[in-house]
Amino acid sequence: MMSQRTFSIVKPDAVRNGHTGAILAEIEKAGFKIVAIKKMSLSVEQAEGFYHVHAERPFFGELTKFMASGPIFPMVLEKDNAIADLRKVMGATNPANAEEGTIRKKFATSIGENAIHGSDAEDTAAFEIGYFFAGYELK
Ligand code: DGI
Repeated sequence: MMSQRTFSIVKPDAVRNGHTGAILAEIEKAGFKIVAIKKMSLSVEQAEGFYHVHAERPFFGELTKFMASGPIFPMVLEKDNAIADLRKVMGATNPANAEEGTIRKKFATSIGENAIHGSDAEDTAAFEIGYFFAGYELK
């Protein structure tokens, strides 16, 4: 698999709990290059736009309120097979089901507050990178 870009977020729970640096270290240890990163906070409306594919889910309100609850670090990551490999490093959505050594096993609180986001496919990665970063920020 050739070099590929994916999109990730250190979520508000992980930032609040002081795990940002440890999560970035795990990501770099796994061989990802950090192409772009910034610290910011989302409004509820911005979180709704980001998670629009989940709009009909029962947890949508809780999810978007949580994502707007404090600072986050959105970032663009690059390596061979980045999308699938980041999902492996993240672990299962519910930390109770996440494998030993994964970021969610180590740092997530619950299924809703699970420390990290990672794109699940090429089309969502492209949408998500464009939602947070302008082309001139991606070198
Ligand atoms: O791609 P993932 O982040 O692993 O998971 P997903 O795309 O199925 O869901 C997106 C986010 O929505 C997930 O990271 C946390 C939240 N979520 C998913 N299922 C539940 C949930 N939040 C709550 N409160 N309850 C759920 O059952």
